[in-house]
Amino acid sequence: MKQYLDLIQTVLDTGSWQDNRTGIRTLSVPGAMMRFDLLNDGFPAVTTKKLAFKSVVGELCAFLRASSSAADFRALGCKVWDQNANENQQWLDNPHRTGTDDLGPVYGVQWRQWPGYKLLDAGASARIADAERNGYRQVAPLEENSVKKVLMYKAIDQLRECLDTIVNNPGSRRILFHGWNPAVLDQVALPACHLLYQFIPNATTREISLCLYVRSNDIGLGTPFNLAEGAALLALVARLTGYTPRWFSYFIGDAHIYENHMDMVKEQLTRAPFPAPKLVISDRVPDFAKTGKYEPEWLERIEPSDFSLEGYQHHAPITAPMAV
Ligand code: DHF
Ligand code: TMP
Repeated sequence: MKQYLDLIQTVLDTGSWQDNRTGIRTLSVPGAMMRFDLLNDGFPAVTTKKLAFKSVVGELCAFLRASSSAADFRALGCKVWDQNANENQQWLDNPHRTGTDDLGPVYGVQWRQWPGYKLLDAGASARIADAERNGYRQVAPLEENSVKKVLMYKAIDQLRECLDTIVNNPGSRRILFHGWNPAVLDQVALPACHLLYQFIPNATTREISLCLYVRSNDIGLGTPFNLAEGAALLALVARLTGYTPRWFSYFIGDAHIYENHMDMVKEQLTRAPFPAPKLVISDRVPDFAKTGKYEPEWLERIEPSDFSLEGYQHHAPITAPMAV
């Protein structure tokens, strides 16, 4: 994971100090990128401190189940959402917050249940029928400027649709899902940080790559999690669609180090990285390449214990407070 250390060094060398909502300043760089060859270089786990891998895969499983409560994340072995759910005063004061542990419609809700609406002319029966074939249901008749309309709704499973397209139309350059829903920004504990996931399969080589865009990334705490999570998600998608994970390209908008994380990141620069471990997904998760049977329902069925790291060598744990 030399690239992680290079990123830290770039921010230390070229960053500028910025104020932000948390009150803890950051040293920041606008725009950064890392690219990993998952086939030849192994799994991108940070080795210059201990990665809380159980927590990472717990978070991923909670996303896949469209969880909106920090309690669901905890039940899967991931405590990292507790503070955002219960300690941020702005969120505590938000009328959309339903109670303890509520996070609102965060990540997984958008990944699996993006609220899709169509407002169609009531007389446009062919369009209404087409929308119904695509899973939309009429929820209400409306009148707009004395034109009768119907409001239609569907919870869009963006991730499932990505898998369907990987299997049925791998040449598509439109295989992506988005976590940034402008209509719910006022209803969530934290607007999505990792927000655009694009899968690029190659039907000839049977390799699949992922491009991930992260709008704001806490290099001390968030980045190691987000790297491991993206690579684990790609490995799962690859297993279920019959591909081999290849490139993982990771783009950051605002790349920053919090002032109170400086000791943690500088200590890591004194440590030599170990060789990358290997990610293993348990045999109970069907390999499409072997079974020839497409079973996307495993997206919800997957458990944190289905993921493990083989040969993970790391330096001593270091941690630092999260800016809430
Ligand atoms: N806010 C901020 N300011 N930075 C974040 O990275 C962040 N990440 C969130 C929610 N809000 C955030 C979700 N992801 C940790 C890691 C990831 C994460 C939140 C927190 C964290 O504290 N990691 C510690 C302990 C991990 C553990 O033991 O489970 C670490 O040392 O990696
Ligand atoms: P912001 O919404 O003001 O950008 O604050 C979010 C902070 O959390 C920011 O420091 C980025 C960090 N973060 C990550 O780096 N990765 C994550 O997965 C999450 C949820 C947050």
